[in-house]
Amino acid sequence: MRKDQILITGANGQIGSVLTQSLRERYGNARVLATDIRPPQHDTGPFELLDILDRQRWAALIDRYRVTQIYHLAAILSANGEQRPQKAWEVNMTGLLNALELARDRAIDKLFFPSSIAVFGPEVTKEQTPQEAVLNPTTVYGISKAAGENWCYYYHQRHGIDVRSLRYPGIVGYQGMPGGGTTDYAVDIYHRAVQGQPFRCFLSARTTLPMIYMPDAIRATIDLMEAPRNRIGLRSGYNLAGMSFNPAEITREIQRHIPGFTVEYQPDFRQAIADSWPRSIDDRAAREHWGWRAGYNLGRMTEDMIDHLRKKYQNEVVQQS
Ligand code: NAD
Ligand code: AKB
Repeated sequence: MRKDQILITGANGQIGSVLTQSLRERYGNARVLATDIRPPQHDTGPFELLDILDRQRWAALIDRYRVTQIYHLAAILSANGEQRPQKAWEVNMTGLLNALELARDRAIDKLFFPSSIAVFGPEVTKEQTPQEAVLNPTTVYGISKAAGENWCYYYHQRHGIDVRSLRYPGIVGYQGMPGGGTTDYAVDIYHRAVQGQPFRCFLSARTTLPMIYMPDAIRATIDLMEAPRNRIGLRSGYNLAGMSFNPAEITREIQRHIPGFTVEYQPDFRQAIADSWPRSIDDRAAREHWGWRAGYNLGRMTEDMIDHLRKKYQNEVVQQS
């Protein structure tokens, strides 16, 4: 049997930086090649610059590092995608097609494709949105993820590619800043609160969205990728749920730790995107097929976020003095 050798695209992003670290702890530094279009801020293992639109270079890296698995994270997210729709389509779609073609040509053992709650549009049942709900996304990002899921299914059916995918909710984590999505406020708000500053929220107070804490998102990703092949009953994207909350609820939770914290609401174009997405997700298929269970709720996540961010900002003050 070949030894696992992993290549991650978009490894410097919000998820990629944490996933790279977790996979390195699990498989060993040398077995996880991080790639991104921009250089990393810290060097923690093998890294190569890679634009996912450059299929030749990608193929050369697969050959040079004898890659057996790809976690294809690089993409342009929902809010940024609406600013540059053509670019988002090109990066998200051509990038994925390159990954699928290379997985076939280079006999890659497993490919991970992150989908999103953005595949859903205004026509679905908003509470406990089912796995098989109609996909009528309103953003270029959502359209690219819905089409991407279909391409994954196609390459699995037609070419036997072992492609696995999750429809992530908004991901909250203290390690890095999010990269231009509609759920980004739920990370930014903690940074402001811990720094003792007020927060201006680009969504209205009652906009409830599905979210998940980073450790749960990472565990779900690795569990899915390590599950036996016969447990993967879906080759599009698995619904994945962590928790659901709105800006008013996260504010109240933060105020339990930081009583003077205040939020002002100034919804912008991202409000319409958020309004088109589900409020909560039915993830029964993930639970039944490969044993998914979320570990964090809003209270536990808030405690952990504030604890880590306090340490981070205290360290920065110490380093500056
Ligand atoms: P991010 O924006 O933080 O990171 C994306 C990374 O991709 C960046 O480091 C960027 O430099 C890189 N990149 C952009 N264009 C590239 C290109 N042409 N070639 C190579 N690299 C390129 O995104 P993230 O939050 O880490 O998301 C990772 C994946 O998970 C994405 O596919 C995203 O759609 C999906 N996802 C994220 C969330 C979330 O809340 N973070 C939710 C649902 C789905
Ligand atoms: C975004 O808001 O674009 C992402 C996502 C939910 O896909 N966080």
